[in-house]
Amino acid sequence: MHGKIALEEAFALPRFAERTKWWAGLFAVDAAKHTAEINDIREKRIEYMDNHGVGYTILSYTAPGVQDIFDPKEAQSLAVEINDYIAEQNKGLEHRFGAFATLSMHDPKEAAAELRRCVRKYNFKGALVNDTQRAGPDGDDLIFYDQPEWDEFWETVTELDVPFYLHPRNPTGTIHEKLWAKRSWLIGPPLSFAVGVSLHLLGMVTNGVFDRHPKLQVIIGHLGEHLPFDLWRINHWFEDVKKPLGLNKTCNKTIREYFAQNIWITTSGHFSSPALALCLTEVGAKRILFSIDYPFESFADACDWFDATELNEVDKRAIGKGNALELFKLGDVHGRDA
Ligand code: GRE
Repeated sequence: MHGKIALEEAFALPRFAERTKWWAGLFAVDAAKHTAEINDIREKRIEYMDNHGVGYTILSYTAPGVQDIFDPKEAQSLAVEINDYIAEQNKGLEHRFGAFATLSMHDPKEAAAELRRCVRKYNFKGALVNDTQRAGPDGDDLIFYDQPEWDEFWETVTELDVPFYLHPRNPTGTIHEKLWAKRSWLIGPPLSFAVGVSLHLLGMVTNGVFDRHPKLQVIIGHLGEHLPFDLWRINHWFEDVKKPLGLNKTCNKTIREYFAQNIWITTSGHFSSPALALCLTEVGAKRILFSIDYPFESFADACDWFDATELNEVDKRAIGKGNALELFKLGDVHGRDA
């Protein structure tokens, strides 16, 4: 399929090349290749896009990112640097690249203001945040955005009418020590990423964020971080047990309604036709968006799979580009009508 749109696609700041290589060493078999790919915007990436039928990419800052910086001032200054950097990089290539704002999530007001700046000044397509924000003197506190003080941030997100991508982050501090240190091969895509993001998103659901902000649109990757498989069970327990016990005070809709009205899932890093078939049944093609997860995953794996997977024409177009064109109100992007 030509003109696919991909939206969980990472870049890094070249000045952090050493750190990027260290991180890549934990997740990539060829760390040097990964480092070169994540630092490149305009060359190798466009070549891959052209060779694999990707017309348009929304770029976002990699992990470990601003959510790992527990000093609020340092986090804010890095977020601004990253946003200014990617806006500059994308200049003249607006038909191929957009960007998600990188945000320091120490302070709802500051995060909202930076998102507004990026959307207004640079036409960024929303924000991508790496799960919880590390905070506190030793970075062991975790800020979740499912608490009432974040309402003013969500108000800004809905007022700007842009989606919010909740992306995983590696476990740190006490959580790392107690849960993952002795099971370290499970950190990342095998398990910890999905655990973190699904906890955070369901925290937003059960704490009433979507009830208070019914227009809010949140995207999660990796075919829904295990949640679509569990929808029946979550629904059963919310409706039949937790609501009679009091969940109905914050949460008025069913989990399926939040998935239909507020939540999107992408195919990033999860190129399985049986898993996609389940998502089509449980979530529906209108809420699924193609993505790769480059350079943690390859264009070839994602695109060859998607192009070959059996889907009716309407659903394939919706997932490959149509849903993204509408959600991000994209105009004349490359390959739109291909
Ligand atoms: C990411 O998207 O940030 C990521 C990692 C490590 C492994 C896979 C992955 O940081 O998608």
